[in-house]
Amino acid sequence: MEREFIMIKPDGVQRNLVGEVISRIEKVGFKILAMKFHKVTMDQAEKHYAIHKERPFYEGLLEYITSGPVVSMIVEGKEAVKITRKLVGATNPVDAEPGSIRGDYALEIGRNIIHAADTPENAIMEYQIYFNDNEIQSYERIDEDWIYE
Ligand code: IDP
Ligand code: MG
Repeated sequence: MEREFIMIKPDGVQRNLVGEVISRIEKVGFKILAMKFHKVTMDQAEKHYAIHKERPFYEGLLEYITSGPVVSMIVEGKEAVKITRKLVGATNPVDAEPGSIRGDYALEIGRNIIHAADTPENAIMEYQIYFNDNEIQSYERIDEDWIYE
């Protein structure tokens, strides 16, 4: 099993896409281990996006991600990172396939609705910015025998 860190960005919250996005994550079979409705602080944003520090869009990205409440979650499942990234779609909605979240609900790269970590290692690093260990739940879902053979 693998863990993935996902965040519905401020535009996703403002555009009433919280339920839609969570529904897609749930329905594919991922187990929600943690979830939080909160505002990203500038300190958290700088840690989260440190890798993009030198990019021209960095300042705008920090402003965007801290501009309003977000929904952050940790989900678990087989190939969680790879499958979530497919559900999310390409970074630029212009390139995101129809059926993906960005392909269905976004038009611009700087307003692309959702974040998902790109590797299992980054997922752990990222969710540690937003969650304490005691906020991560451990439980069995009753449909697990029907999701995994
Ligand atoms: P990802 O979110 O698909 O992993 P990254 O390349 O890691 O894409 O970029 C992180 C975030 O930075 C993107 O989701 C998007 O919000 C923002 N971003 C990336 N490139 C641009 C750009 O060229 N203009 C504006 N924002 C950008
Ligand atoms: Mg990324």
